[in-house]
Amino acid sequence: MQEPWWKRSTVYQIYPKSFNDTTASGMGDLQGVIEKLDYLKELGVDMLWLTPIYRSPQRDNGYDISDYYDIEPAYGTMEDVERLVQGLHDRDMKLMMDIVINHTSTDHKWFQQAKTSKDNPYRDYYIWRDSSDGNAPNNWVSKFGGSAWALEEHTDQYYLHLFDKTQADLNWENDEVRNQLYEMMNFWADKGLDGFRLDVINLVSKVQSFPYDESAPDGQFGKEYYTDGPRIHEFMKEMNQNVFAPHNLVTVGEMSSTSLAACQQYTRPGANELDMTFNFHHLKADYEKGKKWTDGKLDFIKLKQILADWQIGMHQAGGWNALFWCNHDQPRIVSRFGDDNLYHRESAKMLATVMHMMQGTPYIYQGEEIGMTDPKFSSIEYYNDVETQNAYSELKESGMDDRAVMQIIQRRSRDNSRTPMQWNAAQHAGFSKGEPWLSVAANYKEINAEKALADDNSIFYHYQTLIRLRKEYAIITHGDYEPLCMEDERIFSYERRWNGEKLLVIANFFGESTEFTYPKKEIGEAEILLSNYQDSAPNYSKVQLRPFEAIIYYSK
Ligand code: TEU
Repeated sequence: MQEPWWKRSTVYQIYPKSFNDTTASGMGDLQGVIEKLDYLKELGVDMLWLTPIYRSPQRDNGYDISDYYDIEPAYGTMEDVERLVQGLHDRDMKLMMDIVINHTSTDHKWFQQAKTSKDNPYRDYYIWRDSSDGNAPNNWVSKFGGSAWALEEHTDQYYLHLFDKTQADLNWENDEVRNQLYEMMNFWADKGLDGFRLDVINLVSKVQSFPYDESAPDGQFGKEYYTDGPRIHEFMKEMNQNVFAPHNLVTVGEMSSTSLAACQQYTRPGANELDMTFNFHHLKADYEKGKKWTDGKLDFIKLKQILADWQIGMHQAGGWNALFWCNHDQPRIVSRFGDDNLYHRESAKMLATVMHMMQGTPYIYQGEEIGMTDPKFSSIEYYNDVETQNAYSELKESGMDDRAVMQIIQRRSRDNSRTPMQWNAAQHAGFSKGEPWLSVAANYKEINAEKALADDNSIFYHYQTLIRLRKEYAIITHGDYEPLCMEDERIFSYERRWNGEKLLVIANFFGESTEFTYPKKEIGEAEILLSNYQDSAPNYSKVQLRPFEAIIYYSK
């Protein structure tokens, strides 16, 4: 069988609202993306993933869609989308659109109809339940805090919302809902796009008895009754048959709190469900007791173990991982696991190296390629995100003082990755001629794309090389994964083998020097494919690693 093109590709995620504003509205737009296609081509990425650009009240920045068939006016028009597709295809690049079908905005006409009466034809598009003794139907909680149920007073019933109360969950048990969604996705596929990123797609099938959750150690009551739910694989196969296969689309499912077994099942050969999956387990290695809104410390050994389990498990099943450190919901990786100060450049490159030499399809989030950092805003007023605002209120209500609360917000807020893209040292980092919807990080004069392009040794060119290596060395796509030095408190190392070839990655994950000893009896001579220091040692038997030093060795 011919290898699918996306196995050697790298995807670049664009959060249009913060990418490039051509109208001085303070919000980025589609024309802004079109203007930067040559920049992205230079980086070498194969496909763009655009977060939602559909009509939306923007309560959750477009993940609350009010019309699937229309473009949010601030972003542009349908013609702009068509021009974007054309501009990409002209450059031999591709487009993946984000699609949010677990829920719609409560402004969507389906919900507007549904809420009017119990016998409205759209009522059954959503999930309605009676109260239980005057309270919500059960104790399930929203991922954004509080109950997952909201009372619709007029009809005196509750509707389910796993996210914000303006994001009502669709009822996937209703065939008509699924058919409407497939029809809509086909409308988009017909525009010539190449793939879909499916938002929280593993949450669409719920246990229909909606039971009370007796125990959830992480406080996420209800989770086990809707995560990778009873009919999920059936739904994925159906969607594949109705939408993906006929258009030959590439798909990545965003999987909330999933399991390795479930992801093997979604992506293994012959499953005919999804091509690859995002999971977030490695990005919880710095949570305290599994909780996000804490000031937890990175458990480095655990991080290595999780990544190894997924590398090995997906390889064995013939499944496929989406590889990533960053997205629009996560803090900036260089601030999180690297050093955004003294070793900014070295640590950003180290993190990129460790991720990009794994098996899977890497995703780069806008600004990651220049090492953008968390903005560390001093006060809650600078933060816009609905989840952040809710968390702030909850933490304050718990009695924590403002300083401690802000420390957590600064580390965890989703706005960390949503500050405007830093293009140059001009006003608002060249993002907009108007007042940006979210403030630019203060360091834009030092960290910006213009500077990166002018510097041969920049983080940008390191990413460019990693993308190119994936195309040149089949072992990166096909090799197996053997973790090394798993007990080591500082070193992240692994080996890939394929077809008589060997790739060895050695990385010092921290800011103090350390010594690496190759644990096997083999001759330690190999070609260095890439390093983040000029003069790394060619013999890997024993290596003195400088702060955040990362080296890729290749031999055959
Ligand atoms: O996110 C799903 C999700 O569960 C998280 O990553 C979420 O942001 C995190 O758990 C909060 O702590 C997706 C989108 O990526 C996100 O932007 C949306 O807000 C969410 O779905 C709802 O559509």
